[in-house]
Amino acid sequence: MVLVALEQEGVDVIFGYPGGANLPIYQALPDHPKLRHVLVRHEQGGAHMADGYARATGKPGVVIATSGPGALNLVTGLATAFMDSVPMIAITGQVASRTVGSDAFQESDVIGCTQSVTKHSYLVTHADDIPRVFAEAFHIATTGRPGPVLIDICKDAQQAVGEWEYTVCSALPGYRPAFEADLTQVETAAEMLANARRPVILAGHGVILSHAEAELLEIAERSGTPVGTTLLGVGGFPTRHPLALHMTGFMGTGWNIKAVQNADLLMMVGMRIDDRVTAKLSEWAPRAEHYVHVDIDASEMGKNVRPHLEVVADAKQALSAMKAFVKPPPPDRAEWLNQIEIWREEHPLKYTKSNGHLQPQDVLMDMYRRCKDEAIVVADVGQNQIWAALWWNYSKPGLFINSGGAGTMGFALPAAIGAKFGRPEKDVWCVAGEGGFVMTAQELSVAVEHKLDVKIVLLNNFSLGMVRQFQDDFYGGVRSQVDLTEMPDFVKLADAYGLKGRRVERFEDIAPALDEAQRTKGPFLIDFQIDPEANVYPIVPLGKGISDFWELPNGA
Ligand SMILES: Cc1ncc(C[n+]2csc(CCOP(=O)(O)OP(=O)(O)O)c2C)c(N)n1
Repeated sequence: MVLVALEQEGVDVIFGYPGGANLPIYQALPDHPKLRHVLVRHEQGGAHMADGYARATGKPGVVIATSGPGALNLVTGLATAFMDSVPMIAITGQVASRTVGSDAFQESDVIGCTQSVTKHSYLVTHADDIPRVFAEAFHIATTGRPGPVLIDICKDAQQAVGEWEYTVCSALPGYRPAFEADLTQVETAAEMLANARRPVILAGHGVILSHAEAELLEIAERSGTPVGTTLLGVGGFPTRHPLALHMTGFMGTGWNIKAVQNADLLMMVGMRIDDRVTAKLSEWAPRAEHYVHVDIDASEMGKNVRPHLEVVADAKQALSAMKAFVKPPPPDRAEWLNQIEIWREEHPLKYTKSNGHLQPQDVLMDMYRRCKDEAIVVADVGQNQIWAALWWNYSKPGLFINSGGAGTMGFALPAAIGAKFGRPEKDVWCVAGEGGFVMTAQELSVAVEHKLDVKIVLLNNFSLGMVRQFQDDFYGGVRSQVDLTEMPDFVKLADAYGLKGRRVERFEDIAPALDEAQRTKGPFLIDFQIDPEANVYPIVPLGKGISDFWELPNGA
């Protein structure tokens, strides 16, 4: 019943790991050849694969684990998907219903442990409930603000014979996932844009999740409004567009920060306005007279910033409705756009060149020259993530995947594998620091087993770079427990897993190594040994207002 339900919902790939409490499901698997099961090497890897699959396809990712330790290994992956609003179905085996609460072998309170990191969860004790629960779970995971739903199924329910009747769920009592934007509100928002002297639009993950990029572009162009994005919104607005402010926030671009700090109107679409966007909240956007917040989740309204105008609706629906009311910019808009151009020139993205070390930006720019706007880039967490966000010109949505809300190290490799399963026709690059990479490196076996064309770019700086930078910049240079010189030889590690690898230490060797990676069928790893002192700039010192951002003093 579990597997037929997955087929009914159009699932084609499941990431999973068997054990005593989910064996009945695994026993039935060979009878369902349409469901491709990927045996992961650790359940956390399975959760991130399902997440990467979902982000790359827009369809819910599915992961299966056994009870107790298997299920608990999913927690970080669920939290990662939950914070980034990614649709996922996690199926866990549970001990038999009559033994629940008896400390049975491999029993744990999975619902209790995951409740705060799932959109919803079910404990199934009767087989008859399986069809209804699955239909509801898919509905909940994929509608409104998407998120992971967990289904914990007792072993006796898996073994029982039950009534089968499957109806795809399209509504649930008490669950109103989406609201139509109120037309007066969107008209007011459009008027506010037209009347503002210094408007800025900020776009978050919600724009990408709801496919609202075309509407956003049209509104920006027709109203002459500059647009910045959050980290998860990168790609929601073309980075090289004349109105693009690029990434906002704590590690955003200088001209974006200047624009936000001087804007008189901020319209924020599909985003949470969290502390990575605002830095010290009391000093954020001090000149803003009006905030407009468009989000599908009513509970986001006023959570961090109280908007003057709340539009609770799906971003695409709200922006489509708004389009009709958008007016051309007033004549003085040119002044604001000129000012932004001046800031763009005064605060360009800079990096250190020619100091004898390999620079991460040189690696990323060479990758971009090859991939243009077509490849999927899955970044890990840390400096590598911010470099990958800033030094690649994303012009389309859905090509930059990373863990923004949770910032989960170890995300990139399994998420890249999941993305490749979902979009086999796309080139998929995994960009990671060596610290995060070794957290889930065992999933290399999955890439090798399935001959997946995933290219792994390690930006190896021999330390937990982002933490090392924080210690250097904000903690008086006391480097504490960030040294990673004792690490495996990554080329030999690749060899041990059965894939090819190269080490690159010099600028001249970047291109030949990338050539080889692209020529080689299947996975390929390049250990780029980069400048161990390379830092991410701009950055806002911890606890400071966003206007206090630091830049690289003498970069090119
Ligand atoms: C699972 C997890 N543990 C700890 C952290 C805290 N953290 C954030 S960035 C970072 C350093 C990452 O180092 P590395 O993977 O080598 O990447 P780099 O910053 O050097 O690019 C750490 C420890 C985290 N984000 N996730």
